Amino acid sequence: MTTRHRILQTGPLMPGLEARLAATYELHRLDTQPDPEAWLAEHGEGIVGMATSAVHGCSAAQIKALPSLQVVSSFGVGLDRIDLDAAGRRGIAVGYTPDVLNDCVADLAMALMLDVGRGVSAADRFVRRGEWVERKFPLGRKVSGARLGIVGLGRIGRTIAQRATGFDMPTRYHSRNPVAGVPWGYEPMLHELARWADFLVVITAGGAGTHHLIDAQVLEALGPDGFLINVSRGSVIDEQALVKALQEGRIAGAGLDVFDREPHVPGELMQLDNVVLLPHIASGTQETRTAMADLTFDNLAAFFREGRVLASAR
Ligand code: NAP
Ligand code: 8YV
Repeated sequence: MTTRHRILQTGPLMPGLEARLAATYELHRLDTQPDPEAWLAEHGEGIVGMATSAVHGCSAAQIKALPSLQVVSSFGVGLDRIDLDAAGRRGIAVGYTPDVLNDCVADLAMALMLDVGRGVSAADRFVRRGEWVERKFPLGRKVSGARLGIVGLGRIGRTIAQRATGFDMPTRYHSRNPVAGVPWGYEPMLHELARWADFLVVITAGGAGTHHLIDAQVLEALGPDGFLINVSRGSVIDEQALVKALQEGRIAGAGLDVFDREPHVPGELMQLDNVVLLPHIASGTQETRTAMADLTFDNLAAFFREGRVLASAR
């Protein structure tokens, strides 16, 4: 009888992915253990793979508690909760799910621009409250032709820029390095991009390098006619500065898919009609989540078959 690879699952995954993992490997679930740390200390030896997600990540402490770990496969593209340095020091392979979610995250960024610009969610609330019979809904902001500033022209940022061409939106971007071979102008100074833009869409990586990149000064530069869209990570925005800017009318509105302390959303944001709040759903379609699940499985399978993951994060 062949022994099956021992895999640790750190949190809930899509049911189909969990079933495939359980059918293929000796699967152990960490998050349902009454004392996960004690479980790791007792059973960590011999676990060779980890199936995790962008939300649950993989910490240095977990890597330390798993002396036989060879591969981590994460459902998601964000790496801010995976300790890549700790994995690198041990030569552990890290797989993730880039590209397969570009379309849906870009679609949702467009949806947020249209919603917050035209007041779609606010108008829906207005109709449901019965206010249409009493007065007219306030005029919105034209999105077609508006200036789009993208913070982070990576895989998803480029997909958003392509979508925006269909809306005739002049587009510029900021990142640490200019991207070769793209038609959109590079702006090395973030606050200059914010000053220029009507819609500032944030789609950088999360983590320490981008912590509070969008601060009070950037919001000030965006100005009272500018809208902020965040589909990256909550940590990239100084949320308190954002709340203040919105309350004082120093920016026009915001569309947010991600927050600093998910799933907790600041109560002040809930009070504001010019803010669209979403529960981190940018990749959340059947098609994209299935593709992410398949790649999470295939990364592990490829590692055990040929010693390397299909999509490597390091
Ligand atoms: P990517 O291809 O690696 O692009 C990341 C971009 O961020 C690059 O253009 C990078 O350019 C830029 N960047 C990194 N650090 C920066 C900094 N300090 N200042 C300015 N720009 C910086 O990643 P992706 O696949 O497009 O995904 C981007 C992020 O979106 C993910 O990391 C994840 O957190 C988030 N995401 C969210 C959802 C959701 O459900 N809301 C779904 C998928 C992804 P430089 O290196 O040149 O600076
Ligand atoms: C995930 C995400 O759906 O890929 C990412 O980085 O944020 C989302 O696509 C979510 O994190 C679940 O892991």
